[in-house]
Amino acid sequence: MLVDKKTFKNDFKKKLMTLYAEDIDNSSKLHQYLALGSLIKEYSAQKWMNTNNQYAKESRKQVYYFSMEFLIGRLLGSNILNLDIYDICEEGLSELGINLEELQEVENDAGLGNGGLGRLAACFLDSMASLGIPGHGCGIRYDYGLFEQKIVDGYQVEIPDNWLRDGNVWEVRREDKAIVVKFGGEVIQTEKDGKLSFEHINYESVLAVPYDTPIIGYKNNTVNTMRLWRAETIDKDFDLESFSKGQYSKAVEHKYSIESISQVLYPDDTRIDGKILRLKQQYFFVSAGLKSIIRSYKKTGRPIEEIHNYIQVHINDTHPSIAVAEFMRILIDEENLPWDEAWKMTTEVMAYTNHTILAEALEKWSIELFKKLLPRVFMIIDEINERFCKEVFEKYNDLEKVHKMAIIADGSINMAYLAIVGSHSVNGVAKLHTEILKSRELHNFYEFYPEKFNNKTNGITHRRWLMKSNPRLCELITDTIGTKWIEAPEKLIDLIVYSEDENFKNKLHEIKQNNKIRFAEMVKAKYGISIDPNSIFDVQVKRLHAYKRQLLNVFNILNLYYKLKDDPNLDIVPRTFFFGAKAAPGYYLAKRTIKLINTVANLVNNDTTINGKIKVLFLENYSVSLAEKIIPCADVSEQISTTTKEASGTGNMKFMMNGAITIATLDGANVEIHEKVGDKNIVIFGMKKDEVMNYEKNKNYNAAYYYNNDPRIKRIVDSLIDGSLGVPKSEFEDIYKYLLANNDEFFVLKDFDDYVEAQNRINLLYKNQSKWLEMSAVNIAYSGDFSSDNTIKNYAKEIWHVNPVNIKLKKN
Ligand code: 26V
Repeated sequence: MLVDKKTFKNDFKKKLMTLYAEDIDNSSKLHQYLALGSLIKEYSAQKWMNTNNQYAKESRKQVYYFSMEFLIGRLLGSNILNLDIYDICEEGLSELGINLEELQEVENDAGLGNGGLGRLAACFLDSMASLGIPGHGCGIRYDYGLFEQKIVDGYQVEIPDNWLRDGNVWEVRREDKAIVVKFGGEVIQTEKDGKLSFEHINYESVLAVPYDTPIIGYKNNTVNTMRLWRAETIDKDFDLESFSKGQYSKAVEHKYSIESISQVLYPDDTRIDGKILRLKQQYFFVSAGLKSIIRSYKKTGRPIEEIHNYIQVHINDTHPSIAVAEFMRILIDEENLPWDEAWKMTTEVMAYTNHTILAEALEKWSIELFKKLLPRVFMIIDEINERFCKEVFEKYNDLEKVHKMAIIADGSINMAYLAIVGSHSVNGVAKLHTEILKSRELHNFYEFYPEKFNNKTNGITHRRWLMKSNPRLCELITDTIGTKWIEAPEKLIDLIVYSEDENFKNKLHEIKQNNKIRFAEMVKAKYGISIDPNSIFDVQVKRLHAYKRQLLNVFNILNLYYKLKDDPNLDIVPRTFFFGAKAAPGYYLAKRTIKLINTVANLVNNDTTINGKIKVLFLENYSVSLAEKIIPCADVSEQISTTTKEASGTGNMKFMMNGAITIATLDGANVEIHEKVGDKNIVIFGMKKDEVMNYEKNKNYNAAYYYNNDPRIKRIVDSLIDGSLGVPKSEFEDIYKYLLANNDEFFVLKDFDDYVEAQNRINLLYKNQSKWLEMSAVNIAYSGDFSSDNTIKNYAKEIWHVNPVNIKLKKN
């Protein structure tokens, strides 16, 4: 055992004293949290050091997961859980009069990500450490994470997320490991003994300072590292030249312009705007990350020519795809390797995951902008492109094809193509998504490199999303099937035999009810709204995006509302609809949708004639920590994206694991959830992939048809502009136009009827509690296959070719 209760209590009191010269009675919750965090970090320090030493000593192959986003959330609870001292801490603190759960609430979420992609990276880190796989995160230490959302008068207002205001107990600043990253300047080409060499001059240097956070494995001795880079000026605070000339404001400006690189996470995950600052961010962390990896590899004394046998660099979406060119640059310019050898090594090191097929989000950079910022890297991409185009031409003898597949074409650089050409593996994130990539979006590349393409269905860490977020359900599971599922989540399947056991189902019901009651109390305290814990908790929490179709959900609510107005005695189970969603600050339609949800909430919640049968709640500031609270309460999980548009989804898996019933289109990983649980245990509706693709191909969808022929739709859509929602008529005019004049890009009106019908099925199913609980149990039983442990095992075996390392705990 890491520590016993008595020692823990003493250690904690001592920490509080040494850090703040305070005892428990005189310390704030913040100080208690910080003292506890710092103690927990101390408890993991020995393991962290051992892990690093053992990896180096045994020359283990390491994986570096490069990602612009790590949506970590809070670490206190999960670190304590993974160190296997949860009970000791909870009891010990309680004996000191401190509530561990309350202390966890003090921690600011590390919200360094937009949504699914960043959260996936965080789950992967947890799984790699817990499986003993030598895998580390590499990213940016943003001063500000994803904005905090306030709802003012129904509108979203964005507030900077100053997550570091109270300090960050988990990180270690390692100034001694800083790296210089070079921007701008010119390249001079010289020839010596028939060999070309390139000198980069007049560049601007930026200092990248790493901040390391321990990633603690579950009940093992592995502690991996998440290394995030912060941009600083080399001369510390000022541009000394300007300073000494008395140009003080210029001196400070320089500092700010450099620090701006790691200042804030881009909050728009819907479209690329080609801003130079984002390209700077990308090159900044990629260059710093690769240089530091190569530096530590060289310390082992092995030749650079073998590095590809010892490292893997994973490119999380195209954002870090510049790694392909930067790695080449380092091997060629700094390590003097010939092109062909460097290229072979690069492609063996790099692997790329695609996370979206939405054209707006596929990254392209203008050649002009790129060249100016990164002249030498551009030359390398140009050469990669030349050679690749030649290969394509040799194979097909088809210039049009070459043009279509070129990395550089029509004035811009296609980063996805660079990533594909420069990697040995290209994967999608769910079966359907990978199929679409192969057959459509990346079809040409699939034909050219069939061996590179593979699927890795996403997953979620069951430690955070079940053990930590739903402890009572865990207890029930363990009481029922023992503890094996904790190390091997696929063993949750043993629950299947209990899905018809009334005693088990009653307990399952009681746990869900308790979670709901607690949440209702929180809602009452925070929003002053009473919600009925006996109502169906119907939850849609995710980024706000037209393709995710929060609008469809709202339309069903309005339909129900109008039905209740017409017939207040309508026989439905009371339902509470929860929404949580942040809209990109520049995404106009998404912001209007938030206002619409709040307007409908206002209307419905204050209408006493419907007897409180439905309520609508918009949960402000949806975040990892809020997700951990709402997901265990959900009865119904809304996964209603337009088929083909959601690459995978991971919220769907979290809800399933907590026993919610999914109402879903056959999109992303919903398809695989459906495959596992079968028709009877999920409610599927909506257009299938071929239907959507046909409409898109033939351009023959006609939204107006549904408006004109379905009186329910007409009434709902008209209410957007006729004042019946109690707001000025202009408020939702643009949503109205989007649906009719712009022909409803994501088929909300087309799928409406089927969705309403599916919601009716949910209503009926819920009435049969015994059946409902059986479905819930079946979902939990099959959810183990969606643990990210499973996903990571597949990445390790099939992409990275890396093995777990058994870290020995020896005291130095
Ligand atoms: C895209 C962009 C584009 C412009 C600039 C900023 C920015 C930031 C993030 C993104 C990522 C969009 C892709 C994404 O988040 N995909 C989601 O990945 C999840 C994990 O694989 C998956 O479950 C979701 O279905 C997918 O939408």
